[in-house]
Amino acid sequence: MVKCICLALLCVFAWSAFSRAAVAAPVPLRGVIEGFYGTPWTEAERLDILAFCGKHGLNAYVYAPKDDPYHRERWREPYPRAELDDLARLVAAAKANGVRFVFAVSPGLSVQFDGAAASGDQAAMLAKFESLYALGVRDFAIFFDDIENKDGAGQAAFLNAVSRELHRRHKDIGKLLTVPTEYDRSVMTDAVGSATPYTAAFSEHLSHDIVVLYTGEGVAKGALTQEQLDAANALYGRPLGLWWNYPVNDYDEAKLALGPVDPLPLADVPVIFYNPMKYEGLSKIALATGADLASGPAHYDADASWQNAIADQYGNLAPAMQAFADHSTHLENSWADIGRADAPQMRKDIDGLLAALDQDAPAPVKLQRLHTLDDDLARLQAAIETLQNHLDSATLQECQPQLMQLDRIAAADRLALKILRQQIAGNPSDLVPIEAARQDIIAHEQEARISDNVARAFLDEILSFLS
Ligand code: GDL
Repeated sequence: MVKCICLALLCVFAWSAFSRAAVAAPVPLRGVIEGFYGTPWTEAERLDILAFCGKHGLNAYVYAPKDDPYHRERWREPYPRAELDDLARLVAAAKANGVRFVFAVSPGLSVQFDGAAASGDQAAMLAKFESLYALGVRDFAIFFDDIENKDGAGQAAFLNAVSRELHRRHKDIGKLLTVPTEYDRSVMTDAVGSATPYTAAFSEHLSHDIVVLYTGEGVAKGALTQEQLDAANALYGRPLGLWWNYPVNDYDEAKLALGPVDPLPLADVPVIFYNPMKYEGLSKIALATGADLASGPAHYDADASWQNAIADQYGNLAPAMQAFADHSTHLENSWADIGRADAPQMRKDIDGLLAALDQDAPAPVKLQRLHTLDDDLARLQAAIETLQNHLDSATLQECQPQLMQLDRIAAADRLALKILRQQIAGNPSDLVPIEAARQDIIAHEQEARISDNVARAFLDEILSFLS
């Protein structure tokens, strides 16, 4: 009896130690996926990101640039010699940095699943993979995102066949990775939460030797809970990997994603790949935080990781860079909602001032809150000037439109505060110059947006109060 109790206790201790270790363990395959639309990274940028991955404990880089024709539109065609040579240099650099180079093809625009055409396409895929295997690639992926053809059973059969044959030929390759056509949970399920016909067919037919990636609750939705992840895993009957769409901004290029990756429940996630912006240099702030998260999910502190990343990457420009990046962490449109809220402290200071105005607080209270905000904005303008004078030219080029736009916004906000001060003192005010500044900001919003719900929103908020 005593023996039994001891054994049971031992098991409980062993299990809790094991689960703690499991929670703290790094995500086995973690890295960067070059999977965005638009101009692919240059060779220099890819070499830089491979070194970055090595330095930050990211052990994978996925080659999946949507705008490489041989990856998508013309996937059947072999790479010409020159392109293969380029890839060979990357594969070697990945190896030198301890990074697995995952080669991906997106055949979904034209791939065939029936009859002789299907065998021809399987052969074309295998030939493509063989040409990369010969360069040293040992990890492969086939993606079916962003296509019309939703033949789940056909896609699964194609993946199974290619995976089986590849593993028959080579014993030294990793599991095949894929992304389904319904790749976020909001479209995988119907109104009552059951799998759609596509997801049901794809998951049912797909071999368990193939790893499925998805993007979470939406294409780019930041908050992901363990329950939601479990529900997605249940649809597939296996632990899904994450293709995480931050800091990618190809759907909203005017706004930069310079914040930390949102905390994610990664304890049982086998794979996480972060999809970056086309701006390789600026992507590294978020990617460094993503590396921290994937290396130690249980200990991730998004804000501390973000500050460390900026300190590490920007040296004595770090305070200025942090002040700027603080206003560009959140991306949002009708379907995206990801990244920490922009400039939370300034938002509080704005709300404090607006509340004092709304409640018609005594003049000294209004003026004190006005000064707090004006100081925030003055510091921000000083940071912008520092960055414009001292950032290296490549980085400056990536963010100059947003720096200029934030400067316009801060200047217009400060002008509004000046007029507010006059109004509080009972003097007449002229709103024409602020309205002109606002129009100038609007004229640049196609190209650059920043601090949408904070410094930019304040301009509208204060104008509606003043007029
Ligand atoms: C997508 C695309 C991705 C793109 C991203 C953001 C996946 C699986 N596919 O839907 O290539 O960069 O959205 O626009 O995320």
